[in-house]
Amino acid sequence: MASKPLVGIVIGSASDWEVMRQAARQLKAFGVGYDARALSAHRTPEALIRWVGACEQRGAVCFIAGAGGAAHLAGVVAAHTVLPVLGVPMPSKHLQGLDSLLSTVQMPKGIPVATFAIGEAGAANAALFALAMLAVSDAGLARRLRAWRRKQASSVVATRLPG
Ligand code: RP5
Repeated sequence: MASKPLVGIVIGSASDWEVMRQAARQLKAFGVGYDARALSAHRTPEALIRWVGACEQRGAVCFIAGAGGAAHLAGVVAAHTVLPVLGVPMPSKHLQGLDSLLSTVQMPKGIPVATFAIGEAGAANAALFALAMLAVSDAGLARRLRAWRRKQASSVVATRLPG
């Protein structure tokens, strides 16, 4: 990644990457740098906390965290930083991500996690939300986001349904 990593992306397992790569792709499409890691709140807690601190020191402005099952990853990241944490519940084997959603969204008062939809839509939207936050102080990025929305709208309008 050429540009400075402004967004820290973390997943609970490399098996989550297929979903979370949607976030990475979205950031890349706008030329926003990120650092992506697989680190677990449960299996590698110390390494996770070290990485959060390192991202902050390198100038990250927010984190996107996605895990499945007993998904404490986003919450644990939020417990160790005051930067915004965007949580993406991963689809899970037994409960289709409902477990991940509830684990991510039901944070105790005082430690917020902005929680997105389960799966790929949530991953892409978390990145779009990160871009929207960056665009508050970056007029060029705001212009490109508006252009991206216009293009998306045109492609919806242009879609012909099969007869
Ligand atoms: C969670 O358990 C991970 O975030 C992943 O969604 C799920 C399965 O992990 P692996 O068994 O593939 O490592 O902690």
